[in-house]
Amino acid sequence: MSTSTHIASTLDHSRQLSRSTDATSFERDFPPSVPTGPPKNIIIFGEMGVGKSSLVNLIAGKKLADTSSKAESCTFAATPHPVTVNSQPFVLFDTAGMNEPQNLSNKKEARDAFVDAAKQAVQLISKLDREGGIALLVFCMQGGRVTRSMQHAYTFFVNVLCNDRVPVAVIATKLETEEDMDGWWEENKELLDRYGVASNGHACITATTGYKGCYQERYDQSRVKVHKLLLELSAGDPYKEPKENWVTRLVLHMRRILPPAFTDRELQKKLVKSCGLTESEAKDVVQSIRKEEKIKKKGGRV
Ligand SMILES: Nc1nc2c(ncn2[C@@H]2O[C@H](COP(=O)(O)OP(=O)(O)OP(=O)(O)O)[C@@H](O)[C@H]2O)c(=O)[nH]1
Ligand SMILES: [Mg+2]
Repeated sequence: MSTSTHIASTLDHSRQLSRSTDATSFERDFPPSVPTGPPKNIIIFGEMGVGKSSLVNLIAGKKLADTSSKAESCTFAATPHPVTVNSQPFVLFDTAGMNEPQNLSNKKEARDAFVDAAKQAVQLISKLDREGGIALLVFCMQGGRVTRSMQHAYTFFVNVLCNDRVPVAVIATKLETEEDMDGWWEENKELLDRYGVASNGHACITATTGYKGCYQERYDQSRVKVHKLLLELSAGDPYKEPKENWVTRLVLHMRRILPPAFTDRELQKKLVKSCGLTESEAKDVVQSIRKEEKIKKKGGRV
């Protein structure tokens, strides 16, 4: 199923969900349940400073994630945080903020940036591969700020990492001063569409209680909205695929966004030495990359 078809099939229902935010309706829609299997993995991603770590803390109901981390322009570092929502176990992967990659003119810097990014990305993939795949992507964005560089993060996680096969929730933060937080979505949905940001559901929230708790009520409502969204959209089977396919797509993408840094031979060595792939996994990845890049040069599909 294509992303847009997949998205269209659940969109209406998720809109209804995001309207009712009181605790009673939450209990009606999601009565207390018993855990139904291993934790589901949710990846929270978005630009730097949009409120990803604050969102983790809002979901958890306590401070798990550090909200003052520094980020680089192209990094795939992710910190896992186990949480429980309505008795269901989840692991929230709080990713480092991602902005557009810088132009690295220095060859050594370009090579280092490539190796760092590849290492972190392969670590993330290996963990997800071992631990049940990906159930849901959460694209965290700052309400009032729709930018081109947010497309970079969206493309990486939705199209490249998950091959358009994982449901996407959009969560817009920092809306506590809006008269109607949910109104933000109606005002911005066409713009998001133009930027290619498709989703299966959304929530317009605040992830801060504010000075002396002045936004506590809106914070509590936000927590209910986010919990509903997560439970609803993560209900399907998690997405998983052979690790080599995952890594191939990722390295191909990185070769497009970062300056060409390595020959195929060097890349194979780096995938083993720095990224922890086995010799045969690295060989398969490089061969697939070569094949895909040849197809692309001839004007075919990648
Ligand atoms: N007013 C307001 N501030 C928020 C909200 N969410 C987060 N912040 C603040 O925004 C700043 C960045 O929040 P973080 O949660 O660290 O953002 P992040 O996306 O994890 O940042 P990086 O990990 O550096 O990319 C912090 O000062 C938060 O307190 C919100 O909903 N409203
Ligand atoms: Mg953070």
